[in-house]
Amino acid sequence: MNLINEILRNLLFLPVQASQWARELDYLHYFVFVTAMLGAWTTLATATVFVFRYRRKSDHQATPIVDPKPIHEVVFIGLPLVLFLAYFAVGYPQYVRLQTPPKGAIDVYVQGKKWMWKFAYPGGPNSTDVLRVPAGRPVRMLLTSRDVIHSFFVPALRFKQDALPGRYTQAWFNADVPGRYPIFCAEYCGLGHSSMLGELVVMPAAEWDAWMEQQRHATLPQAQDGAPTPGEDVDLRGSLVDQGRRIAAVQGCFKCHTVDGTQHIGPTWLDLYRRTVTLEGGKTLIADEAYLTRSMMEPNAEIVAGYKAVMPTYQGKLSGPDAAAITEVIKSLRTDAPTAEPQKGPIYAPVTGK
Ligand code: HEC
Ligand SMILES: [Cu+2]
Repeated sequence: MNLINEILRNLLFLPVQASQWARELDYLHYFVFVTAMLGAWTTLATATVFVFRYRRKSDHQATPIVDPKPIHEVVFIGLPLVLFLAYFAVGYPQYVRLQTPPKGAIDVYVQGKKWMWKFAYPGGPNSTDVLRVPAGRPVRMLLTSRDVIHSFFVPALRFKQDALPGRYTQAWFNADVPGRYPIFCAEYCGLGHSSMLGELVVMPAAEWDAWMEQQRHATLPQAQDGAPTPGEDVDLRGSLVDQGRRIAAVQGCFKCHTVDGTQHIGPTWLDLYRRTVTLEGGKTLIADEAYLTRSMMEPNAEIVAGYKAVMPTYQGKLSGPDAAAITEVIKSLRTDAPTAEPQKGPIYAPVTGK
């Protein structure tokens, strides 16, 4: 299997496979490729034979009429059908798996911007163009864009996901071979598109843990710089949750939202993450990252049942990382999480009286 894999991978000029997902996707790729090639060559060979065998031998000869037997019809229609359904039977579960991040995955916020990639770990460091992940652990990417559509592409992981402005998309991977792999943008985004390069550094898990620990200590002290002042240029360093609290306070979210479970002008943020939300009209959905971000960018697209559509849009006011940071605040507000950070009074208190 390994030898066949290496032969076909080289034959197709595919990069190394740095995850189990990449290997499995390649197997499907080979299967489609080999069967398609067999079909193509068989057709070509048959056509070549027929050209000689059934060529017109005299001026008056007419093309013979062929009356296919039912069994031929069944085989010619049935065989490709079975083959195509087999592609689907292999590919669909793969797709579902790609779309379902496992519990406990490490979250990384990814922001595409002409022409660079920015990464942020909740409670950890930020970085530009270089993303470090531990080998053998699932990592969930939450992607967005600051300007136009970009696409986050790591060929070694066979991982490609669009990053859209004003919205979050997600996908996950589990890289299992330590190494350095190129990151590309796979959606033409302007002049610098081809230089929108990054690097994925897959580190042995223990090394990554040590690195992360060191980064936390290096960045956290800068986050504790007291109460925010409106218009403050919020620093990108420090814990995302701390940042998010400051941004939410500056943007006035707490005029309408509480974090202690009481309903105000808007619904409380306590236990909002992954809550089943009932919308005006009876539709329900789960409050995931994508929904929370949409609620900030297009608040009137989905109105929570029992509330008025008074929330202003924050499109253009909140950048991708700002929205991500606030999302992390909401995610941290859980009554059932014993590890939730202690609430910090002054910043949380809703500002009463507009
Ligand atoms: C003027 C009051 C007001 C302000 C200011 C406001 N909101 Fe809202 N928000 C609401 C109301 C009312 C709703 C419920 C109706 C709706 O869905 O639009 C809501 C809904 C939400 C929801 C969905 C809640 C749920 O239970 O599904 C989120 C998330 C949210 N707001 C985030 C924010 C953030 C983040 C800010 C600040 C950047 C903010 N809001 C500022 C009034 C406000
Ligand atoms: Cu791009």
